[in-house]
Amino acid sequence: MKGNIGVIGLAVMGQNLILNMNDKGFKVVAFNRTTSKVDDFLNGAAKNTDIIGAYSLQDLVDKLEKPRKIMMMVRAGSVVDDFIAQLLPLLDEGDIIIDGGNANYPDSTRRTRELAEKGIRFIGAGVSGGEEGARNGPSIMPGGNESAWPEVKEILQAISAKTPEGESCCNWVGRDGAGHFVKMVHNGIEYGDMQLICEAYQFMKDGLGLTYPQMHEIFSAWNQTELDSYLIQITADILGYKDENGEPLVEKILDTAGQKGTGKWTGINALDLGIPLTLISESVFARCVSAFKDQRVEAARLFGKTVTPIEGDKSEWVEALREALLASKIISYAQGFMLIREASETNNWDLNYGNTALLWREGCIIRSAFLGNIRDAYENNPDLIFLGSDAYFKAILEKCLSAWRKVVAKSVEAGIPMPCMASAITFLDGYTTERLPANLLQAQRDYFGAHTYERYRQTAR
Ligand code: NBP
Repeated sequence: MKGNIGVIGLAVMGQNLILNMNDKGFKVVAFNRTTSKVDDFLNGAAKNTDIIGAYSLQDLVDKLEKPRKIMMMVRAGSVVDDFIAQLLPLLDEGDIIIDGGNANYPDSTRRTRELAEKGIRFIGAGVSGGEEGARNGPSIMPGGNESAWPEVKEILQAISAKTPEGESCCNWVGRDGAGHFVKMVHNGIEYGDMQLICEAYQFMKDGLGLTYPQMHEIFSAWNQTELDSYLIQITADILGYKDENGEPLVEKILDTAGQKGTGKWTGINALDLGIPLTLISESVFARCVSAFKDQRVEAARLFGKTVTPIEGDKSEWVEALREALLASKIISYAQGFMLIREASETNNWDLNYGNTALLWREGCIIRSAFLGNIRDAYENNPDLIFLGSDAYFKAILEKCLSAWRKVVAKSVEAGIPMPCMASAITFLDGYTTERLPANLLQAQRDYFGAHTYERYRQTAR
């Protein structure tokens, strides 16, 4: 019996996806450039399964039913193009190549078009959820050649995460690189969510002087509120984790953040499309500032930087902080969906925004109860432009506004950096201001550059 699907790439993601497919009853053929890893896998994690090994690309192709479905889980970039080039002479018209790696979406657009000309159907599928998601149910965001979707839908939906209502967190996203675009924005939102949590942590630790056990309790309690999410839950776990000396491990971790580039790509796309994606962009810059460790140490000495302890009822401050975090998160998602909308319109992708929220509801790093509410907002109004104008989210923003202002103002006063929460409230203030000072800006532009200006006509109410 031939295999239903082939997977190239036996690192952590490939192995776990294959085991997941095998659990769901699909016959998988596994291949890896270093073929000794095929045997390692078959004799290790894949022992006593129905998984078949392949030792060359020809062997892989020969062992698959037609139309062949071959999923690549290899390092993103030129490695994907190299495998495509090697596979092309071996494939038949109508065969399907899926790239499940972290491709930059223009590459997926190019591959979809180039392969379509050669009669091969390409799908660029964003996969999120890391190792654990791949094994137990990731969020999968497929885009590309839509005629291939009915052929792979059953397998991809079977292995994907499911919502509490049993819906699959894998559905068709759109043409060309739309799947990888949505995955990129997911990663950008992940940057923002993580930075917001870090800002709350620093406010609690340096401003309020809370202990690790207290912060562990607070994040655990927050996870029972609208903030219920994977990232809040792991933060509670991390803050409660002690090392071999019984001390909080997180305190001993060097404060310089790494990045692989998807947050930066999201910011660059927002600039290209003219979308004010301020919160996610600030979160990328916050990682850049963190990486200047030596400079920061020197500047801290030079300026004699201290944080003024925050006075007042700590539990009141903690609740204000929770509200500031929640409101900022709404702005981050609102900006992210503005970017998705603009990309959809610019590229004629015809994306479904409620579907996008559904894909992220479970399985991925930003999974949260909150995404269920976003999905509802877009189901109620598919043309919703600003998520904050949906009744549910508007009510939260209005309720949280005063606490949010208090927290951001206090952080500035105390000297605690809060780039994301501050940029979020500034965005909302700008977005809800009828008359901005851009009249002066236009006059300045006209003064030095003869750019001309339009006359102001008050909007009729
Ligand atoms: P890696 O990104 O570490 O890639 C390992 C695979 O790429 C191996 O099969 C390796 O073969 C192959 N490879 C490399 Br590296 N260079 C190659 C080359 N020049 N020619 C042929 N094959 C080459 O694996 P991963 O961490 O499992 O991730 C797979 C994809 O999924 C990536 O695009 C990643 O960005 C994406 N992703 C990862 C995660 C995660 O949590 N790790 C989450 C979501 C998405 P070899 O064994 O012969 O060296």
